[in-house]
Amino acid sequence: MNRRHFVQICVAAGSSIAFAGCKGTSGGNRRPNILFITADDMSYDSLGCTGSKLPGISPNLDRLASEGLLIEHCHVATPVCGPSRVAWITGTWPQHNGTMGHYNQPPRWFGESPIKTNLPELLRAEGGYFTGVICKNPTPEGWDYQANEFDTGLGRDPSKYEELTRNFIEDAVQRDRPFFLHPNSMDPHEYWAGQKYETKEWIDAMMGGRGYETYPNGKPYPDPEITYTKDQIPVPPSWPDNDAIREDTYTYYNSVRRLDETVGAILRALQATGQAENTLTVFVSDNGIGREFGKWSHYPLGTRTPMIVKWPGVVEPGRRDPLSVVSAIDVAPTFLEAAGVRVPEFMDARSMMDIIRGAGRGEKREKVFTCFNYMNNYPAQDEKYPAYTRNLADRFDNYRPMRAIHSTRYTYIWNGWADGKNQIPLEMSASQMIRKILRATGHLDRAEFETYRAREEFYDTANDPGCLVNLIDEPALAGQIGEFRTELLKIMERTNDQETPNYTADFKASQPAAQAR
Ligand SMILES: [Ca+2]
Repeated sequence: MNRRHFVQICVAAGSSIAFAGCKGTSGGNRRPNILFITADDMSYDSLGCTGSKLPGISPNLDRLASEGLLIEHCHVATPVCGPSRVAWITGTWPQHNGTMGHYNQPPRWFGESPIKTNLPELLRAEGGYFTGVICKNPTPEGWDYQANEFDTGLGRDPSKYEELTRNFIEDAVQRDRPFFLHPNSMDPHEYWAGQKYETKEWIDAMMGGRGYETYPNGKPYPDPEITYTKDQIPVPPSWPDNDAIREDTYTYYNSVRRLDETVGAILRALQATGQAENTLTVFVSDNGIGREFGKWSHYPLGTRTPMIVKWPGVVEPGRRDPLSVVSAIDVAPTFLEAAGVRVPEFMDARSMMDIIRGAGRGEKREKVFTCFNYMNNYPAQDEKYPAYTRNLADRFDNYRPMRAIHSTRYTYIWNGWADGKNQIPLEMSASQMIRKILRATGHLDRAEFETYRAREEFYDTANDPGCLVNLIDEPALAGQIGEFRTELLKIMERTNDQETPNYTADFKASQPAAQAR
């Protein structure tokens, strides 16, 4: 996109904005610019700074972490793209904002969303920020500038991110306004770099019939600077380490590497504009790797993400926080507080400013909530189920209510749909690739568990990061489990969660007989 075209888009989009009293980025009492960068389908431990030993996997994100703060225990609201992103752009849980999956959202039975504004809208209208989004846009409202996947080589071309970021920031500086820019890489979402399914036919389909310029590799985006072999890669502890698993997943790491290059390109553009010293930069992923026990599930492989925060002069460089437990949705009130904009009461999220400043202020956070509702609420099914019923999961296999509570040590999961007969549907998997490999390599119990799960699960994730041993019936942990159950019930009641009656019934049944009477 050339410069003139870019400016025209910005002027057109910004012309109707009522805007006054902005101090801009020059002069005293400056408000920070905000750069909120995200990955797509990346699990927590894929980076060097979060424990990966894969050579050269993430030099740019490792540097960002060394210049800022890494919060080790952050979980996304829900382990699937769309609702995870709507949750952080509104600072609300899915059962509150109504976006609980893909296709028809909110579902017909939910009615209209009660959430009428969002983070960019608030920053723009009340903070005077110049707002922009690049790819994977979670909301149509609130932006002065939007670029999409076709402007960015299907979200996979670092040089496009660099150019768009630089142009956007220069535009904000010319307008003398602080900026909020939300660049979203589509790496490492499938298909991965070098994966056998990454064909010209797939790329043409993704481009929607548009013509496109190609790199020497024949694709609208470059190959990563480093690629890996199946023998080099780490295998997450949720899966057995065998040749079939390695063959299926090694190209994921090529795409993680290119994500890192995209982050490096965005940060290079920020540096080139001279705005780096007054910019709060945050990086998270929207959910874990797109394979069973990752995306679509509440194990650390599915919901845990790195939360990296750099803010020169405010965040002490190179700090790690292994104790605080936060949600990715907490970015919304944090950004508003940094911008001096009042945090609206509807937000479920909590500002992380006390954690970021690291002064030991504020109350300790020990647990965080995650949930799953729908995969695809297709129009036909939305029509067919106009009212919520407590047995909705039995009637529609893309409705799979799950709720979880995580601490630094444990994960508790409630699978409201799991009754020994209902299954995880095809859509909540990568063509059931891992399930097939488990069956083909003799891990039949694990394949069965992946298919049916259990009504309740409890894991010592500090000692069993793959969540292989369900401790829900462990007598020595009964007290701990009781605390997690109570915490979950409280959050569900507070947020008018539609699954509260179902969970309450299970909760009562779990109480010792003397108390239940
Ligand atoms: Ca995603």
